[in-house]
Amino acid sequence: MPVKYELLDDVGVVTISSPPVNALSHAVRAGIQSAIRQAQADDSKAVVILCAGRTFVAGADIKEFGKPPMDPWLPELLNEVEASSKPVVAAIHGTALGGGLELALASHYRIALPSAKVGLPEVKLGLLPGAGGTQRLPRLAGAIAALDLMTSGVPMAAEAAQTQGLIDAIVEGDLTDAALSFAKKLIADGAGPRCSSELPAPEADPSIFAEYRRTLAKRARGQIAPQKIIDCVEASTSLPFPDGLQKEREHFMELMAGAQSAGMRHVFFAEREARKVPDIAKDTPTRDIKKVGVIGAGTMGSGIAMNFANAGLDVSLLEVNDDALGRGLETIAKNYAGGVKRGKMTQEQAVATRNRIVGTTNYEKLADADLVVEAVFENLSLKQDIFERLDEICKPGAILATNTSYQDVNKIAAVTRRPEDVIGLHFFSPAHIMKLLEIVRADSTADDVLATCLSLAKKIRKVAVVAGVCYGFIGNRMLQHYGREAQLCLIEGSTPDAIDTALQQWGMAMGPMRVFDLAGLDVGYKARQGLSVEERGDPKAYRIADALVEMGRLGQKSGAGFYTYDAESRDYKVDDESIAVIEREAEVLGVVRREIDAGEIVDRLIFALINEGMKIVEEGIAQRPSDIDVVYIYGYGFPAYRGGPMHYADTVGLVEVYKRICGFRDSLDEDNWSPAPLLKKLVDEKTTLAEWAAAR
Ligand code: T1G
Repeated sequence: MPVKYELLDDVGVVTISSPPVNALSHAVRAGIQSAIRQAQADDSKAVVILCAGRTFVAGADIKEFGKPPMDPWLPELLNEVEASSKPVVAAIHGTALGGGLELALASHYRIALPSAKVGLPEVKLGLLPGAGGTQRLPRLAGAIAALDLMTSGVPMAAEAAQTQGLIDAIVEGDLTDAALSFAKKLIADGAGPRCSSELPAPEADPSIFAEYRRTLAKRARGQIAPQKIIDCVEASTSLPFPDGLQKEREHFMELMAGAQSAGMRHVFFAEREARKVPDIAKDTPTRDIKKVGVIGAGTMGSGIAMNFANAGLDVSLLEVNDDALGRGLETIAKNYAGGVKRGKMTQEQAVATRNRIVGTTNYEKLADADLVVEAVFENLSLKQDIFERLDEICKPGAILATNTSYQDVNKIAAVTRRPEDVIGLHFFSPAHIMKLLEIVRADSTADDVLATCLSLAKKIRKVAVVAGVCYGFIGNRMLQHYGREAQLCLIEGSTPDAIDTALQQWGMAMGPMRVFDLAGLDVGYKARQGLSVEERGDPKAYRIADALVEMGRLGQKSGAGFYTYDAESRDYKVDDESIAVIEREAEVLGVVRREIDAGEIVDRLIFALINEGMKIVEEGIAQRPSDIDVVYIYGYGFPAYRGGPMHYADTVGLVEVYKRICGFRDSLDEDNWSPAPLLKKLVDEKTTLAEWAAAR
């Protein structure tokens, strides 16, 4: 049974033990209810609720969502806990999250270990605290603290929670002993139940709710849950507790039934599923990684070095000369200074972390590295030269990784005598901030090398997705089709601003034209110079960008690209010059421009992602469709509340997706829009992508 109840002297002790995180599954809820009822009838004078394992209850059981709820429902159970005739103490360790914190708030007293954290992350699942949290928390901590905790979803440390009035005591040592002592003192003091629901409604200046709505409409653009949280907190300031609970329940059920929560819950599990590689045993031994070498101190190499230093590893950062190395170390210093300025770390932490990165221009310094990550310019022969050298210098068993965005990792591995130690670790710029890490499994990559890199990804707080070898792996290969359609929409009649506005209002963090300007239009230009005219493909898909580069408009870095940029604020605006270039290139290429509505723009760009994603799954480059969703949400600013491109395909319906793609094939371009065979197969079989993936 996941919940045990025992009477220790005059304290009833409820111990929840339901690995891995003591989630409030039906069995756990039933167990808590049985224990609380037993305590009402026995000789106990106080009750303690604590958890075995690594954490206090980390929330409702997300795996049960979407299924018919079973009694006892959590809100009702927590009301029963709060109605206990004997004082109930919640003893918290690990992370009391979501329904776990709500269980603690429904208890009459709360104690916690110093290392404990509490939070209400439901908003990250497209939900809101649905078991009284939106009503009890404001009564305990005030409306503003409640709004911050619930709309950010970010946990707070025990000490901060104590300051906010959520925790009564921070206790050291054994938590069970501390909880028993705390309960006995309540008994000795004659302290009875203390219900947060009976606290007065929090006072708040009504204007804060409008202010929060405005702020969140920008920060959480398109998301419904944050707005509903504001409604619930506003209700807590004016409605009696039961009415506020009712309002919370209505909003919760509406969100639970909605597409946004379905998408975000999909992402929650997809991110964890992506770490699993079916043909690699979970207990595959991993190599010990303590010393890391990074080759290249440019934007990527500097960021990559920081990731490892932040995780406590020693880093040798190698460049070809002192000037280049100096620039890299200066970038790193600036990044850490920015972190201190934003309150992400103290000055001491920044200095200690930064000092873990030691610059060098001497390859011999990499001889004892356990892992080396090459992060030089995207040129295959340059990378091969470096790997030949690493093969000579690095100790046996060192993992040799390339950060290449496109190149064939097999060809890099082939120049070494140890291809089994070679792997791709594709970071995303800015590497010290972007969460996504594409781990590229080459043909010869050893299982323990892959297992080591998957474990290392978690250590450096990256979201890892395993990719096979192809041009652009998962994300960038799909991005080429997305970018092509953006460029074609541009030359066929749209404008940078119209395209970006369409995609940003649909939910993308940044429109494609701004992304191109940010990355630099010269990157694609240089890559095309090495290709024949034939290899470059349809000039309509690149001539505008090339014309801008030839005018010196390289993007944000040169102050102008598709947009012009203010040097200081980086504010961007459309200017007539880029519009003139668009119109001129269209004329040169004989394109008769037309009005293209936002719906067509969005469908062309997003369905291009879906179609290529289907091919990537079919080829085995991605292990599963949900891995592609993780790539696009953590690497390309795809809205989590739409679940990722592949989940979105199921949301739209594959029949509709197929119909639109065939329409584009017939009206735009047969090659660009040939439907992926897997898409056609699933439409013929009348199955969804999720069902197909689950059946594999
Ligand atoms: N329900 C079901 N399974 C869960 C779970 C949950 N709440 N949390 C984690 N798991 C599984 C996870 O899928 C993985 O499984 C394993 O536990 C380890 O997780 C009514 C409605 C607690 C900080 O959102 O943030 O309460 O892959 O790899 O990195 O108001 O898990 O091993 O099979 O993430 O150490 C609110 C979600 C729910 C917390 C631990 N709570 N969890 O991180 O381990 S909604 C949350 C986390 C709610 C109420 C509302 C993290 C963690 P597997 P892990 P970790």
